[in-house]
Amino acid sequence: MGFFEKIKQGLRKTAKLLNTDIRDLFKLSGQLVDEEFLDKLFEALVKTDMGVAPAQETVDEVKMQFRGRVVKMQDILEVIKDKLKLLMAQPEYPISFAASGTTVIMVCGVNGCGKTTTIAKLTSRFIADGKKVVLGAADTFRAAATEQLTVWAQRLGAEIVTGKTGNDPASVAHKAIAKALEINADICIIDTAGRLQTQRNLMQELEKIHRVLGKQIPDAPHEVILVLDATTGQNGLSQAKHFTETVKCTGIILTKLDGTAKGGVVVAIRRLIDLPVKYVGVGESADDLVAFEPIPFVDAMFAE
Ligand SMILES: Nc1nc2c(ncn2[C@@H]2O[C@H](COP(=O)(O)OP(=O)(O)O)[C@@H](O)[C@H]2O)c(=O)[nH]1
Ligand SMILES: [Mg+2]
Repeated sequence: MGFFEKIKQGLRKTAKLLNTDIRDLFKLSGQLVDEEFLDKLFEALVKTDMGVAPAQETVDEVKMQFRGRVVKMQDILEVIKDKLKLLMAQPEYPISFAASGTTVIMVCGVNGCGKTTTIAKLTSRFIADGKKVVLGAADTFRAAATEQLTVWAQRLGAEIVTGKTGNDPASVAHKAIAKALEINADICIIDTAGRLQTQRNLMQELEKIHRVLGKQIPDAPHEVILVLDATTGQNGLSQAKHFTETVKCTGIILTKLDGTAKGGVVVAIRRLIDLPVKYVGVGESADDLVAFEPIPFVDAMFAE
């Protein structure tokens, strides 16, 4: 499947909602852009979870250009899409690799947001690019977490370093880096247990892992990825904001876009959190990860 097809597939629920709601607003002969129309357009946009202010700004743009005129749907859609592309804009932000030696990526987020699956997806990419990958199973909270990552490692052909349930996650992270250095790995990805930003001790644990990584390799971790679940929509965002303030995150991966009509949440993320969205997850298998780029993303949101 091509890059655009993949995002389109991932955003089909969002696109279905938008296309149904917006199309329903239009008469075939064209639509008068009056207050009633603008209100309904606002409602349709808000449903995608982009947030009230961005939805209002988008509607204002439509109002400014078309108020009092009878217009075709396509003209309005173009204005909306252009506005959303601007609202989502960010510098191009691929994973930043170490200048030389092993690149260390730490992955964090709340329970069940898709951390481990996302690590599998990243690993699959890196291995396809010919890189040697070591995984550190520093989610020692549940035995099942280590098993899950071990299964992925075997399937994808990555090395894995594990600990026992209850072991200090920082020591597992430490061993993973040692292994990566020993075998000259290109990438070492550290999985962590899910936690809330209100769980002070667990947040400190994350800082400790962060510190341990930096002691072994200067500049490590090179990336601290915050994984966010798109199906929780805007709700999770203020939480995420606190998270990024405690552990210095470098980017976001937004998962489970395929499971929600709230694809507009990227706009809310970009507005609320000063971090780039690096990838989006669009399914449960290893190749269901797409680089985030505003232009194809918005085009896919409105694709038929
Ligand atoms: N549909 C869908 N499911 C996902 C995606 N990412 C993760 N999941 C599922 O979400 C559930 C929790 O994922 P997991 O990686 O174990 O979350 P963790 O607790 O953060 O490590 C699993 O059933 C995954 O298959 C995604 O992009 N799309
Ligand atoms: Mg996990």
